[in-house]
Amino acid sequence: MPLYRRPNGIDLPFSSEITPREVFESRRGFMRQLAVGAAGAGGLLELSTGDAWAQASGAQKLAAKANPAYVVMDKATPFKDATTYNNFYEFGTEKTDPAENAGTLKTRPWTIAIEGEVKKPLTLDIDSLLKLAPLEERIYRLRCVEGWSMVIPWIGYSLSALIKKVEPTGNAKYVEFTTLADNRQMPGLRAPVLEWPYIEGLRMDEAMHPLALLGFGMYGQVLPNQNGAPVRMVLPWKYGFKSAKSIVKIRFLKEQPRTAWNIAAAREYGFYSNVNPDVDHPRWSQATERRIGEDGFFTKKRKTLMFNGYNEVAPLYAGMDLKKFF
Ligand SMILES: Nc1nc2c(c(=O)[nH]1)N[C@H]1C(S)=C(S)[C@@H](COP(=O)(O)O)O[C@H]1N2
Ligand SMILES: [Mo]
Repeated sequence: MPLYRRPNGIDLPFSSEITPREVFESRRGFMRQLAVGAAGAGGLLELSTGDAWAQASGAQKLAAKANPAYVVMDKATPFKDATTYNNFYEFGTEKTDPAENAGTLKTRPWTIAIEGEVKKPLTLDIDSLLKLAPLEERIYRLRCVEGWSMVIPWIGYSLSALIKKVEPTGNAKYVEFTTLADNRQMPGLRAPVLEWPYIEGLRMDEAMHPLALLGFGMYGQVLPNQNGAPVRMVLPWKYGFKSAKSIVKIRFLKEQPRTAWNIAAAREYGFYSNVNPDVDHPRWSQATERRIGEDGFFTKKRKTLMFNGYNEVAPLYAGMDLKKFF
């Protein structure tokens, strides 16, 4: 799918979505209604890992306990769609590029540095980070700023568990996530679409919110490379681009960090980027969305919900003008 092209020939980051080809194929066979009640917690895990494509992928399994407190009732997006329709610009800007190109990403060994305004800075290898807190399965909606959304059974733990371990100082007001930028592994870095490395950030109270997930897996398996292996953020109340993939550094800061999309187009991508149907993107409406793998071309779009339906985060923004702090 072509990006919106500027007259100077340089792709403008992000465009409102134009209908892609593959995602409309009928995949009824892989769709499952994920039900909490009758199935119970154990059943949930079984259902999400029961995706035929996920099983056929043969990826390394990752055990986790389903957390029924963080489950949306929507149908899970078929694994095939969640792993072939991606944004991961380090591997190219077409939706199919990450699945095709991310095979070169080497996820072991992998170290992640946690530093800045903390009493106990840490440098951890990925397998130690994975064991830092019990892994949970949580089924989250994730909505991209382009106007599409997915429902994915993620595996990880609340970022707050890690934050507590490093003991932030009183100066720590923001958290910055830096992701890998390695020319040898990431062909997309050749294109000057964004300033590399990809950087994202959160205010401290957002980062401490239990919904903010440090993700290591999905669909009962370790993260596929194209979905941000070996470790990424998952922030279901914010537009997808806030959820940085393939993180190598987490830094605690006094000042609000610069972020990749804000640098690329400040008018279009603010620091907060909470899902908000009432604040349009300058180039398109944010009132509705299309659910990947489920809605067809002629299916009515879904109404986008404030905070993507995660109303429990509303107190974080009490008193803020969300049109100004978009
Ligand atoms: N490092 C990095 N992280 C990234 C991106 C990216 O290009 N690079 N794209 C973001 C965007 S725009 C979205 S919508 C989500 C997509 O995650 P998914 O492909 O797992 O659905 O990842 C986000 N994280
Ligand atoms: Mo996105």
